[in-house]
Amino acid sequence: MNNLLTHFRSKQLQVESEIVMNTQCPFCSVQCTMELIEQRIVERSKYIVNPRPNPTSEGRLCVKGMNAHQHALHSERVLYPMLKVDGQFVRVSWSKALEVIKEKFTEIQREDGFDALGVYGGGSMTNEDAYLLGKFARIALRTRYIDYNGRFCMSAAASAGNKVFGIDRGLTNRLSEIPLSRCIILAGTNIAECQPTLMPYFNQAKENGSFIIAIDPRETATTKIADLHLRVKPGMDAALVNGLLKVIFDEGLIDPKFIDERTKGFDELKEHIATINLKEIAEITGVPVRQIKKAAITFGKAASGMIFTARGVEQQTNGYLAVRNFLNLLLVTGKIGKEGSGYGAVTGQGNGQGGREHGQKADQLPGYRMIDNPEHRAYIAKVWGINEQDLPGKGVSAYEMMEKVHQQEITGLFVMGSNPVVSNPNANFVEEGLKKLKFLVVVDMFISETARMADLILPTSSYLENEGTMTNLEGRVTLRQASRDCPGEVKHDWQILCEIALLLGKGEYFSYSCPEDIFNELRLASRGGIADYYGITYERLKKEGGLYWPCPSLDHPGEGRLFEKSFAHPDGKAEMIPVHNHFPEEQVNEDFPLYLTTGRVMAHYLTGVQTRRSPSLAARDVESFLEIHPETAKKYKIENNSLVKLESKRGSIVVRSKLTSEIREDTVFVPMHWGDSQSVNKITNQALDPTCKMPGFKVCAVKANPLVDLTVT
Ligand SMILES: Nc1nc2c(c(=O)[nH]1)N[C@H]1C(S)=C(S)[C@@H](COP(=O)(O)OP(=O)(O)OC[C@H]3O[C@@H](n4cnc5c(=O)[nH]c(N)nc54)[C@H](O)[C@@H]3O)O[C@H]1N2
Ligand SMILES: Nc1nc2c(c(=O)[nH]1)N[C@H]1C(S)=C(S)[C@@H](COP(=O)(O)OP(=O)(O)OC[C@H]3O[C@@H](n4cnc5c(=O)[nH]c(N)nc54)[C@H](O)[C@@H]3O)O[C@H]1N2
Ligand code: SF4
Ligand SMILES: [Mo]
Repeated sequence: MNNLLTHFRSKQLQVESEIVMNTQCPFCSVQCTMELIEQRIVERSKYIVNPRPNPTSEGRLCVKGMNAHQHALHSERVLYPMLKVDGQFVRVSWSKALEVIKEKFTEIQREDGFDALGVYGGGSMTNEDAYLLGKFARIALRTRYIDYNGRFCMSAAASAGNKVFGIDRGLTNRLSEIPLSRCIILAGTNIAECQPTLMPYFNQAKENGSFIIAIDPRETATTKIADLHLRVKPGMDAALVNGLLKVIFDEGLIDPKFIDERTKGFDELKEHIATINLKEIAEITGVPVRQIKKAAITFGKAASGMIFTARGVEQQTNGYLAVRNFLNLLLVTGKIGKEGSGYGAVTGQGNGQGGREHGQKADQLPGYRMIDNPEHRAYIAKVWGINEQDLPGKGVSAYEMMEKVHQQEITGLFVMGSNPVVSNPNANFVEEGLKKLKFLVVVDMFISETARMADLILPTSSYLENEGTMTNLEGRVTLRQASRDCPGEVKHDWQILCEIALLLGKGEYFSYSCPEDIFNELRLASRGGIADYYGITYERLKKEGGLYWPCPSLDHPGEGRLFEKSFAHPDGKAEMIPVHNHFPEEQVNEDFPLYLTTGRVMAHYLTGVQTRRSPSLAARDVESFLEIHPETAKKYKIENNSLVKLESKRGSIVVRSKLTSEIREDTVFVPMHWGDSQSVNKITNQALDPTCKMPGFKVCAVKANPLVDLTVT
């Protein structure tokens, strides 16, 4: 015992220095906070991660947060600008890199016009960086073509929220109200794997007697907590909600007073629901009538209720309308704007909320202002100190930008914070397009699959180095302070944008000395807009912790629960519309007999560029996989744990089979976290939702065959 103690002491004594970094997880929208301790022990660093309490995740961390530092400290971090010379990347100085950018950008602008340069952003960036990227595209590059990866993420829920409520803020209520809700619908959301630290809110609700309904074609760690699991056919949510509405109307479970005082569009909706046939709904959605009835009656009768949707419902070619139908359900039952009643679009990326508010989107200016609205244009032009006529017009969505790249309408692309060759649908097409570019610049921490194709890679800072604000899924703005200096010659995204702007002769519009300067301009730019950050300052964030938007003045506390008295439209009313049954754009047939749906696993994040470089996370899932029902596997002679060729009209991938009866027999599932031959987007369908331009990532038609056919003939 004594010996052991001495040994332990001497080990402890070896700690030469200790640095404590207070930071925030770079991954999902919960933005859990943590303390990262670096201990120096004889020329070696040891890292310890401790959760730090905050009102959102209450001091919880998931496995990704515990290991996030592993990628930030990884030896593969890009530390210097890298220029491609004769097919090989060579290290160059910043001045050389900037000189090349100036030369190429000016050449493209001269030969092909200002709109020939495209900008492609991301929702992992801070509010300051995202805001500046929008301003950079419009002022420094004078292009209309900017969009970002959030198009693939939040665009359906955002467009529905804006149209129905007049505002799009992920959660309309505080998370702390979840345990108080009597009935909760979790539609196409896998919170247990994607926002794991929120699960205790739902577990608590269950303990309090709440009835939980999950809607998902697969059984997941989330559906397992549900009292009722509706195993919907992929892409059939809108129709399923029509079934739920039918029962609600038939059983008289609507809230006439709420409908009358707070909503419009009821008569049209009622007329439409009268035409719905429940048996037909059961047939097309694959959900038995008895389950539809049980779900609708329980939700309709509950004293309070919440609906959460995520990408399962939204990443569809009718994602906008599918969300609208869920909101119809919430509105006819009067379950919003009260304690324990409301809606949540479960936001995805770390700054998926803030990243969609301040001008990275093709049609948008800061504060959720619209680029084709003359008043909004005039306001932002004034804040930016430019003539309104010099502000470009509306561009196109992310995938449509890739089509323009293909058509060589866009000949130069600037990518910051995304890995589009892995995350776009129909990725082979995207990759082919990028090869045609005259100049591709990628700003990243790593040589991602997209960066690999670049002419120039600019090294950027990680969450440990860059300071800035992030807006979490609740609409709570938080400040993440920098914990360490940039390694090598790495610069922050905002610094890179300012330096390029200066070189292009637009320096006067980009003279900031720190992120706080940018935030103070963002506050002004968002002032009076829907997403009003004016009352939020770094000082308040440091003192008060997070603050909800809208926060229009310095003494405003920020709004936790929205819509208590009125909605954000000028008439104060929420809008309902009839939503027709929708079928996925691509249907199964003899050649491609299975539905493919795609999504996530706990240990990896998006295209995996970061998490595949974290040894502890990579070890949990070393490769992609195909979830397939044993009966289906038998039919196609696929054995468990064997390599499978999965093919659609657009291409093929190879993944290892995982037989499980937790998935529908007509559906297979592949996660999205791997590139190259395992990149599921090589086979997904590029069809877009006509309103929000969200791709239908969650359904396409495929065939599955063993890679090696072992049958003896
Ligand atoms: N571990 C981890 N966490 C993450 C991320 C990550 O990559 N990894 N990414 C973050 C980001 S950016 C996002 S957007 C979120 C995504 O969070 P989620 O949307 O919750 O995640 P997904 O796995 O894409 O899809 C959710 C569920 O939808 C189901 N689904 C598929 N098709 C349908 C359908 O037609 N209807 C219904 N009702 N359900 C369907 C899938 O089976 C899946 O269980 O997660 C965030 N958190
Ligand atoms: N099949 C299928 N496809 C999907 C989805 C799906 O469910 N199914 N989901 C879609 C969704 S919801 C999303 S959000 C997209 C995400 O798609 P992507 O944006 O391609 O995903 P990431 O892997 O986050 O790529 C971010 C890249 O930026 C880098 N990066 C991280 N932080 C920063 C930063 O602060 N600055 C800079 N400059 N770079 C940074 C990372 O190293 C990484 O290379 O994928 C979409 N694609
Ligand atoms: S990935 Fe999300 S839930 Fe996990 S620690 Fe990070 S922010 Fe929290
Ligand atoms: Mo996302």
